[in-house]
Amino acid sequence: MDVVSIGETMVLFTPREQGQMRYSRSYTSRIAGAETNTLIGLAKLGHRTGWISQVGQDEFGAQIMAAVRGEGVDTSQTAVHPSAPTGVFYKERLQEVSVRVYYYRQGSAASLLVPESIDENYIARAKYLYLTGITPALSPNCREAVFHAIGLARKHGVQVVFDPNLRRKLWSDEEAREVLTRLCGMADLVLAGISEGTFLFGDGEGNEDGDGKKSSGSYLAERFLQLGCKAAILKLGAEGAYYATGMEQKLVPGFKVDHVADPVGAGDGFAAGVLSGLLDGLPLEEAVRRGCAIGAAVVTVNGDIEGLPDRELLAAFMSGRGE
Ligand code: CKP
Ligand code: MG
Repeated sequence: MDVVSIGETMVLFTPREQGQMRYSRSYTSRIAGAETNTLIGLAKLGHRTGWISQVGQDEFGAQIMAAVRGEGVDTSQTAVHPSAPTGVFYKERLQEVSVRVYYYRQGSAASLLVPESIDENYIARAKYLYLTGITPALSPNCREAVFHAIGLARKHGVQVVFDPNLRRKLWSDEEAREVLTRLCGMADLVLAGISEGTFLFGDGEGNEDGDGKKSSGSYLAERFLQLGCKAAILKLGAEGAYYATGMEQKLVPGFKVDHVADPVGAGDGFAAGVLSGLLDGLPLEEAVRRGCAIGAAVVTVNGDIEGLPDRELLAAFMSGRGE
């Protein structure tokens, strides 16, 4: 396997029309989950990926398994729980870019994952373990599973890539700050949004030197490096991303898109791009550029995975022919 990940995937319902969801009468349904979004993005680019999870023994679980498997992700480590349900969530679109999310995932099959759910050999054979801050927020046992997996990755020399993916609806700010800070310090590479960095470290008073996001990007990247990770990438939205290692730091400009159909899933596409670049042996700067391209491509299409490109579409998008 090139990349394995642990996390929950749910069925996502989106009202057909914009506005307050209480007036919605019809919905479309898709599957979505940060970790499978990234694994599917990688699979579409030809990388070998595997998903460690649990779904319920229900129709939604079957829908998710068929979809994830159908996209080419290995599901041999995804169990079907006999009694706990598959989680679902709703995405209310108030306006084009204003989105509210409602989860129905408490006690879900995935939230019952435990350290024993993880096969040591499966982690040991991977090149990268990709984790996000959503899984440790699901339950105390999921948190233990995440720390256990990092221990296994370290034992076997598997690189750990971590996206804090802060979800304030899932846990308290105090708990989130404490656990996410620890996890960032244990990762080899951290991929974070500016708002997540600011949540963890503040915005570095006085660093707004007229260069806006770039200066907070460099301040925050530095703070992540101080935690102990080897490289940090701060996602700046349409402006691109800022990366820093102990040796170099740079702003990589973003890709312009004509319209944003759905902002959710951009970060997961970004992670797929960076990981894919690293797997292809690109220098970090080029891997970050690929991340920016996929993040931008994702927001032009409704749904989290529908805009993830294959190699051909990615090349067209990056050369400007895809817009
Ligand atoms: O940070 P992103 O907008 O890229 O993540 C979106 C995903 O896993 C979405 O698919 C949803 O299922 C989730 O994050 C979540 O649990 O919030
Ligand atoms: Mg995110």
